[in-house]
Amino acid sequence: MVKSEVSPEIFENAGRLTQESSLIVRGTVREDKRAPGGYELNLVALEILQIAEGYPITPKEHGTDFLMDNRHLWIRSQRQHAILRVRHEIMKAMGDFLDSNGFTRIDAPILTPSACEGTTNLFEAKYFDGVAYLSQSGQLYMEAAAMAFGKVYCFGPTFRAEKSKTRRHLMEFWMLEPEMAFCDQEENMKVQEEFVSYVVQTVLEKRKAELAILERDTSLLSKVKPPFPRISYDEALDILTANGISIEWGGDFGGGDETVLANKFEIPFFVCNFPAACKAFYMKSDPGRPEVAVCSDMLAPEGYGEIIGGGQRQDDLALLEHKIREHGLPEEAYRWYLDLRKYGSVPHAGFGIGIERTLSWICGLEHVRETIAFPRMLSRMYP
Ligand code: NSS
Repeated sequence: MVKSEVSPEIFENAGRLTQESSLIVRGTVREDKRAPGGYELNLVALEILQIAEGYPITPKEHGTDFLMDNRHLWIRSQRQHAILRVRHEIMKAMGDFLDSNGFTRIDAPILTPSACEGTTNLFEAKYFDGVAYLSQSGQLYMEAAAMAFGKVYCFGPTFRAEKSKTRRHLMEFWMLEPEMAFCDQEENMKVQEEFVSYVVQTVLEKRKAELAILERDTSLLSKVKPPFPRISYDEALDILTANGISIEWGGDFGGGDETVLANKFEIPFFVCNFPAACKAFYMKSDPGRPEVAVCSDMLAPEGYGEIIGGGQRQDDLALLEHKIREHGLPEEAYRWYLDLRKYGSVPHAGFGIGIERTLSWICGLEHVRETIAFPRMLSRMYP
């Protein structure tokens, strides 16, 4: 502000302003290439609404815990703005892709009577005289919807009480879950690679400024185009063995294992055909090799790891009933789900993509805690 260009009153008031004080200004906006935002404002009035005192976040370095305690204020900073704007863009691109490819959005309930992804990480809530579980995934409901509408998806928060304190885990995360009738695993993977490529290319095109603020090297992102490499679970085990990690056939990968695999690739890739034993009850098993599930995880490169889990669903009533019993699940709660195999069962497949992990990779972040405005983590529920 130049003193000679404004009234003495405005000049004096402006001098009282501190960081995060609130004000209303009036004036004329004019373009000025030298200004940081490309515009300057010729002030004619300045009204102070509130003077902020002792704003805790200052230009000096703060520790992560301090910033997380002040998350409600931290989201005002330029870097957090950039991340949350890319988040918005990702969610919009995902919806646009599906909407223009014949999918109908049919959302799933959050309070549910039964588990989708195993019973060990369920959040339980009191439901009048009974209990409800917070949804781990909308998939089972989307299977019902796919039998009614063909191609559907749901998008919402999902919950997992995972005692994991890693850079990849949140207790509450957002998942988008497409489900397709008359679809096999091959087609399912094709949709996934088209979908992820569209999302990444859209962000590169529309959110250049934000990615620049985040100092994201976008050279690898621009290579994210189909087809994505595919390796089998067995091949993944070989890669891990060659890197000094031994996992017995049948075991799932941990975060560290995924990092090792994901460091070998420049674009996302599929790990296919996991052992049925380490996957959920609803997976179709390979008819020629029943110990293997017809499924895949998509892992993001640059060490990021799993962003998508998906596969073909068990469409045979007897085999599905057997799996429900084998997993020790209460059959009564899945009666409606079994109906889907009784009344016009068809091959179907789908997947779930975690928004926070995808955003973490696209923005090049170290931890998922910055990918959501108010993260819920193992040791944090505030603010
Ligand atoms: O458990 S998944 O691998 N798969 C499902 O839930 C299927 N029912 C989805 C489907 O086929 N409709 O989770 C899917 C994705 C996974 O790849 C991650 O990106 C994300 O959900 N995910 C998480 N993100 C953050 N924090 C946690 N704890 C988490 N768990 C899964």
